[in-house]
Amino acid sequence: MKNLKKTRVMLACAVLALACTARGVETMCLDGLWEFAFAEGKSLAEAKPDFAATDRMPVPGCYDLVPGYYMKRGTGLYRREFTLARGVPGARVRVKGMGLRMKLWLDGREIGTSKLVFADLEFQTGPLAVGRHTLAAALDNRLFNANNEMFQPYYDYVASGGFYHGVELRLQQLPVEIDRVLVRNRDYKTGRVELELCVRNAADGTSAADAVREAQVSFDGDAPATVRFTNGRAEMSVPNFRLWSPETPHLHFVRVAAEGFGAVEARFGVRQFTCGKGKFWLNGSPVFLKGVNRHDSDYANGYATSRISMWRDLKLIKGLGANFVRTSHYPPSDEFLSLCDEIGLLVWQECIGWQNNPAQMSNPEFIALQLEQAHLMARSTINHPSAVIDAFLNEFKSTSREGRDLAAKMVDALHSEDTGRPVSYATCRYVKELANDKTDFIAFNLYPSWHQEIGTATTHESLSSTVRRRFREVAQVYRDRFGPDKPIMIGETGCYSFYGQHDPEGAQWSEEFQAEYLSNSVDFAIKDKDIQGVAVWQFCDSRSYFRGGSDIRTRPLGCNMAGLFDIHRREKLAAKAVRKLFTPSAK
Ligand code: ADA
Repeated sequence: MKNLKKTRVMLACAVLALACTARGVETMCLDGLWEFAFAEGKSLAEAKPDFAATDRMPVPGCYDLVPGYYMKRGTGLYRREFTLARGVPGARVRVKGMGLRMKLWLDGREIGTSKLVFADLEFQTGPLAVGRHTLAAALDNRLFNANNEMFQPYYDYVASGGFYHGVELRLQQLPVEIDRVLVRNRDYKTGRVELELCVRNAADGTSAADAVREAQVSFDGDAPATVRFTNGRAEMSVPNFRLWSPETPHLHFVRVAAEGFGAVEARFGVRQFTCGKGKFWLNGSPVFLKGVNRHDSDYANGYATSRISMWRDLKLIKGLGANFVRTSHYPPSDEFLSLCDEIGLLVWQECIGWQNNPAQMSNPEFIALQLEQAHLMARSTINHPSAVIDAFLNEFKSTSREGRDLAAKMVDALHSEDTGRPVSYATCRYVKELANDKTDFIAFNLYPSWHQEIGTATTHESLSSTVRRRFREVAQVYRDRFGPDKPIMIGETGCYSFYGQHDPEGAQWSEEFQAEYLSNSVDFAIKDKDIQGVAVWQFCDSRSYFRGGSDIRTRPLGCNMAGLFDIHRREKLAAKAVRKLFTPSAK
């Protein structure tokens, strides 16, 4: 247990690539065109760093969306060189999201493997000499049923191989150095925060938190003050602080410098998001969460979404009158959260999952990977004020003992990172639910007259009454079960439509039907006495399973067509309907 705790702290500190730019730690961007070869059908285990390159491949990027490799399954082999102007006592290779399984080599020596799809990962290199070095990687995108895999073939989102948001090298200059500073909110009324210094031994990346006893701390470029740290932590108030909220996304900067240990900077926000009395509270005021689920993908680049494509999506989401986005169904990138900090959106982030079953949730490796991802996600996003909710395992079998047990572990793991964020998961199990005892709020996914109560959408009246009746019934189940204190929200609702397809009486799959459907479900959510938030399924049409998966008939062209915008972000009628309901005066 002690070793697991030590490795976990090391790893957790390791992946904190976040909004900390370190004057001490220097970063070298390794994005660009890498040597490449594709071993069709081959696994990670068969990969070697000295492969014969037959092509080049951009990083970041998803290789299975590139002609010649489109939708092929196997292992992509990558290699590139870099040159160091001077030797360093230690470094880490940072991978900002990858799929689906990865192995890394530096100068022919294996430095790490991972199955943590989408996670922000770092791998120790040890001391590096001046001169040329070679980094090689293998990325396996094969799909197969195995209970110890994080990405399952039936997930309703496309499986893709590649580096999603880039690779960088973090060069440590000093034998013991401050790598990052985490800023935890302690009191939004007084702007009180706690700083945690992530201090590291260069040689092996282990934590040396208590090495720094005193440091110069300055906020927003003000004159520094001398602060004493205990075990790498110290509490203080941010001078002239301004609260962060979607309406006023004020951000602050802190710089920490310690003689002989380097210096770091971080961007953060002062805010508090809590649950209680049946409501969500932001900075002491009740807040209704109105937003969308968003897959971090686009048609051409898959999960290798660019800053501009993310910003465009966020503008479209804000343009709906939304204050909230759920990162369905995997951890968001650091870049995405930074943009949400800037634009002002509350973010529900979650660990990867989708309708996971007891066989997976009782598999020791699956459990360990989920817990590791939970710690990484929670800790690596502490400095992002937009990230207000930590969640996990969308629609897992929460009526099972295995589900209840894993959920309890995940809730504890996410709480243990002391982020101050409420924790829960999106359920679709209602009455027989077993796993919501420890969560801070309830979120249920419901699709009346679409996934359930088939045949009740025949008239406008029957659709409206069925949708409203079912939502009320399910909300009541949870209110009766968990009492008045736990807020209840709708984690997903929606239906499918084809962009540009219309029908005067709203035939299913027409834009009119989808707009009518969401007008009913979102209007219900806004008017209901218990419901404290709604996340529409989904922001835009997205790539889903390809020639396979659990329901090939309802995924035309391999896409999930429930978007308010189509896959090219063209607006559907449903977006107009939702915008009308999300306008500020609505609730
Ligand atoms: C589920 C699931 C979503 C998507 C949706 C749908 O509730 O959580 O990921 O699959 O249904 O489109 O049916």
